[in-house]
Amino acid sequence: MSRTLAIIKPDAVDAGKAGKILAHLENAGFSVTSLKLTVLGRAQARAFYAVHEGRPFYDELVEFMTSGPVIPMVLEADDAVAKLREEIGATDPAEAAEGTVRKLFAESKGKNAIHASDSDENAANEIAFFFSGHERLGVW
Ligand code: 3AN
Repeated sequence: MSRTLAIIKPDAVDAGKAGKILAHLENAGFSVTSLKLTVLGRAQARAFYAVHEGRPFYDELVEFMTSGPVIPMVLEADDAVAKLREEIGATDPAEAAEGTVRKLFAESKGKNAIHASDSDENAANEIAFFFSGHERLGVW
């Protein structure tokens, strides 16, 4: 078993799709081991997406991710990072495979419903970014 971080983004929370996305992920075989609803400040969003700083969509991304509540969660499964990347589909929902979260629930390349860590190293950092102490279930 390994762990990864997902974030249900403001577009999906605002549209009332969070429950459906959570059910979709549970049905796909993930266990939720931490979860909360929060609002990112600008500095937090900039830090979370620091790897994208300087890219043309960075400001838009920070603006969007601070525009409303988000739901970060830790998901556990065999090979969790790769499994979740497969379940969420391509960045652009128009290119996402049938049955993926983004195909089913995302609006656009920017407003694409969900974030997922892209490596074990980033998963560990992103989990630590959102969850600490008693918020983390299990041994770390
Ligand atoms: P993914 O979320 O599939 O890992 P990344 O890491 O390339 O994709 O991009 C991070 C986030 O930046 C995406 N989830 C999306 O919200 C946003 N993004 C990426 N490319 C674009 C783009 N061309 N225009 C607007 N937003 C973008």
